[in-house]
Amino acid sequence: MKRIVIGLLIVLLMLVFVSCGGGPAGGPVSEAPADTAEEAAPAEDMETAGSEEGPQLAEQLAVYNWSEYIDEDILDAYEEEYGVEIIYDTFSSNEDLLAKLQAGATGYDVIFPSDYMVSQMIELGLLAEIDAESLPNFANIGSEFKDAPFDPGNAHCVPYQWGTTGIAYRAGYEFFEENEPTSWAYLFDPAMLEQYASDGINVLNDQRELIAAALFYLGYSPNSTDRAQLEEARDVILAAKPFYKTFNSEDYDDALLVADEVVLSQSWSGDAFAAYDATYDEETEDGNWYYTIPEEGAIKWLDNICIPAASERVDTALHFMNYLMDAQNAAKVTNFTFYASPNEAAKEFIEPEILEDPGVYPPEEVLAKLQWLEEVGDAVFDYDEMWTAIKGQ
Ligand code: N2P
Repeated sequence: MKRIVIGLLIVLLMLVFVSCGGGPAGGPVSEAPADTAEEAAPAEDMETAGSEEGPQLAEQLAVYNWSEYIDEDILDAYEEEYGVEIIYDTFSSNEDLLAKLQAGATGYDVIFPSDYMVSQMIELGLLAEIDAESLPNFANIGSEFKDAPFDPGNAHCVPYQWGTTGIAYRAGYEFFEENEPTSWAYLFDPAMLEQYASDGINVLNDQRELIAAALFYLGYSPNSTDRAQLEEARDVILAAKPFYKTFNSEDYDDALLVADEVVLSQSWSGDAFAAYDATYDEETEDGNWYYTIPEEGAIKWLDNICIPAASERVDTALHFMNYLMDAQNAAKVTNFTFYASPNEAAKEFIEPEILEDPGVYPPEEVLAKLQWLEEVGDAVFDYDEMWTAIKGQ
């Protein structure tokens, strides 16, 4: 009898809690993020969100994403449909994002860290726990992208977009017509660099990416934690640095590639495709920018949608996360950014030339040779130190 009474009490308490769940519109949700995530609205509520029966959405949602990483029409459509004002801000590397969160920037509700940074953030307690399966559109994500080692069970994040890191180079540039830049030597070997540096070289302003490229060049693991190898990588980059015009991972596709300010750039796959697309000439049926994945090896990465532990608008963040996983919205993102989508259901809405481009969706045999960046534990301090030396001199 006692048990039944306790059981009834629990059910009653749960009913009260669920009916208050989500917090008042416009006001912060007061429960701890990990708890409120558990109370994520069920499928039906997600679909009727914004209507009278739907969950109460906050008045605003602060979204912090990589630069040039969404079709902003999607943000406008969300605002219009659900009456939530999106405060949108961008970053240009995982470390920038981490530094912002660690500096106590508690205002963000939705962020987009890459694989290795997700594990780093989980360890630092910076991410809210979620129940991804409770989001109806999580079913749209391909099973090979779920339950990744950096976030088992998708307990914190859902996949957003993926791609590779290689070299973009100017089509029609004489030196590259004879010498296709299929090696990281084109970014690090001074004897090579002096052939075209006067026409401009850009590298990503991203410590793990640039150091990984130098580690590949040296024949080491891109996740090396060996101090001597990291110092070697630093020295390779420092020797090449005088040949670099810019360190830019923010707007290099438009500002440097399309603008013909450089002839070679370390590049994320989608940005190279974007530069190709922007310079595409109907007559020649070609664009000005090509992309290669260097033979020594390269990085493949998966960016994710996550909620900072400090967010006070978890239900709205979950609702937005679900919105981004809608098949048509995910396709819209890829059709704009030219990055591959982990969203299986989105495929039928993605432009065929993107789906068929081996630079965006590399064939299995290429993918198999690529590596993920992994969290490097305490060596993160060595990476920071190398990066400071690289940027400082
Ligand atoms: C594009 C950002 C690509 C993200 N501007 C790489 N992880």
